[in-house]
Amino acid sequence: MVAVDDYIPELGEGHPDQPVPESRVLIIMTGGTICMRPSPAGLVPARDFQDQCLARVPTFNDGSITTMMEVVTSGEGEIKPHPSLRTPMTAYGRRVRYTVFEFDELLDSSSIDAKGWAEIAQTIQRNYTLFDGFVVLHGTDSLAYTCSALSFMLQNLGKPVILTGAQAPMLELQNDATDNLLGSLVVAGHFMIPEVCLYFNNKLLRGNRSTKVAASDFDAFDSPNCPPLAVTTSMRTNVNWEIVNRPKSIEHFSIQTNLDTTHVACLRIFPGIKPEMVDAVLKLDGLRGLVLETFGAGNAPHGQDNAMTKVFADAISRGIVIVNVTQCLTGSVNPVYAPGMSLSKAGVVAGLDMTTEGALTKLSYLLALPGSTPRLVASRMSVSLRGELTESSQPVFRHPDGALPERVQALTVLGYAIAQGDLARVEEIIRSEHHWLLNDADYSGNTPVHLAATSPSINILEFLLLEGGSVHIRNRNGRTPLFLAANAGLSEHVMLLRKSGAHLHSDERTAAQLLARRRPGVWGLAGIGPREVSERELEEAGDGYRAGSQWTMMAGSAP
Ligand code: ASN
Repeated sequence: MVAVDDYIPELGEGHPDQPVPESRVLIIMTGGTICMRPSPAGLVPARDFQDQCLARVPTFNDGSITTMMEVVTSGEGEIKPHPSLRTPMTAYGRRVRYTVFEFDELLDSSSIDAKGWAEIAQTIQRNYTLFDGFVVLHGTDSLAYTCSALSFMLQNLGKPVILTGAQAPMLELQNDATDNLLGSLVVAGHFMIPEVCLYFNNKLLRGNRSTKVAASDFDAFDSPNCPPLAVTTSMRTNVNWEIVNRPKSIEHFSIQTNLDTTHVACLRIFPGIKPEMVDAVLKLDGLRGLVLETFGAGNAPHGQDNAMTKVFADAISRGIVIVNVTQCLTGSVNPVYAPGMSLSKAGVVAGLDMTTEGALTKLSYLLALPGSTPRLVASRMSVSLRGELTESSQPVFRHPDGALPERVQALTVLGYAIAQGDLARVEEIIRSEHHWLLNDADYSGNTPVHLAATSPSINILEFLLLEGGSVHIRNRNGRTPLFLAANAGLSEHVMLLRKSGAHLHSDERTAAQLLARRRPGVWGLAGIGPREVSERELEEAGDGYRAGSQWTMMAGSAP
């Protein structure tokens, strides 16, 4: 086996014998400077971005015949064909086909709120199975907030969602819009990074770690407490796979749209701040959560006779969750000094190294979850849900060189263990620090999940999925693990994959439909054919994937 360096294995450089499949990306336009044009009132968002800004640019349009892409445009499932464009061949031997879906109202991002975030999340959910990745075009002013909010709202995300914008409009002669959009398209169309990310100035940042650091520089964003997930150079985009977050549960992609942004606030401590001021904020009608921006490692004045500490303690006893984040750009809240210690004794939660944007949107998300209580919210604020904070900073020792041979060797051994159904060996290899192996691939582009999709042991498949293996990667033939499992007639494997959010890629459907004529049962479970088993039925079956035969019967015939 040969380890494919650091890009989506199935999207690798073209195999001499096979055409490389195109990837499909949906660009969601919400507004922002990237699409703006001058008006008497100043710069305002303008419509028709695809035609006006992309169609005439050779890097965004290879001049091939325009085909239509279906986009689900409403909650009622209304589908509208949109003309698509295709990029020229990328450095990875692949073309990205995309279309731009514009929101009815295009906004300057200073006006976007939780309603806009919900609209983005819903658009992604409605089109989730139709595209390989998503690019969201957005103004830069509140971009870090939207990234953070979406990272929590999109649950069990299995595909890349890349947000970007620009400091200068696309139609401006000297702009950053072209590079930011092209870079985002390449990432969304090539790399299976199942996170909400922000791409700007050649860097891919984890969305919920990012913050806007410059009002007009092209280098406008940073994620000071988290290294970039990827960096684009003149040669290629280098992904830091070791830090990429992956969903680790057997669940479908879902969204949580109603964030409680109306009952949270943010307050920056300053020298001389009075306990009465803080008390006034904490007594705002209906307030449920407060993000407190403190000095240094999490310190705030305790006030005359501890008056300030008492104000915090009283609010917490009334059920308000108070989260402590630092005003510093880097570092973590850590109760080492007496003032910080007294805050934590009063019940203020340490937000560790979260950004204010991350803490505020996470608080709004947790407060809106069904069955949330202040105690539950407080305890989850210090735990990483989507990589938004560093839980512990224990040093990790590793050998500095020899990464590649070790990697190739480990992937080969893993492949054998999967084929032999040796769960114990698979667990041993993955757990001994080889998480990056999960989405690596052999010479035919098969990832460990592809191999496990036809392994004699379903427990291996389950284990790899729970460790964060992606169900969406396609091998060099363009096949997903779900296709391989169905083609092998393995109903249990098919159901487990589907419960994990797997679906057939649109390019696989025609072949699947043909194959389904001979084996309608198992293909029905995979979502193809006369008796297509829906996600809801699978959900209702609970752990029914263990009872493969029952489902096979329901789907019409034996595999
Ligand atoms: N005001 C603009 C916005 O956030 C700024 C930008 O996009 N550069 O929509």
